[in-house]
Amino acid sequence: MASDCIFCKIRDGEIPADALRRDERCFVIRDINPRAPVHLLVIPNSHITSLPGLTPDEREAVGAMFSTAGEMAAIEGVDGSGYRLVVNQGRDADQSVSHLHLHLLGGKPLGGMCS
Ligand code: DGP
Repeated sequence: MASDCIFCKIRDGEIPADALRRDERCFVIRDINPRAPVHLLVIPNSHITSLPGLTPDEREAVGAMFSTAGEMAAIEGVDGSGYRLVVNQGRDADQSVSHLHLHLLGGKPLGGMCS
């Protein structure tokens, strides 16, 4: 838990957000500032800040995030049309929340790679 982390606060119910799904590894919310008709955030329960140096448990959480993202894409009805999974890491990627998360974007043509 990082005391100033928005996603830790959402996880703990200190900031309201409707979790579309929650399990022992991760939870899913809609992005507050959606860039596509479907824009979900898949967030690990543990406060992972970067990919290097993951513990074995955190590696399992990262795997679970991708698995959950695939399942949520199907639930949101974009598995057939396609979707994009994005991790923003650091300043050059405009990361705003330092708690690892996957953006799941879909529901419209998303353009070329990462645009
Ligand atoms: P990133 O730039 O990759 O760190 O994206 C963080 C995303 O988190 C950003 O698209 C907006 C979203 N976000 C920030 N605060 C909240 C919040 O309180 N609720 C929800 N649902 N999303 C949030």
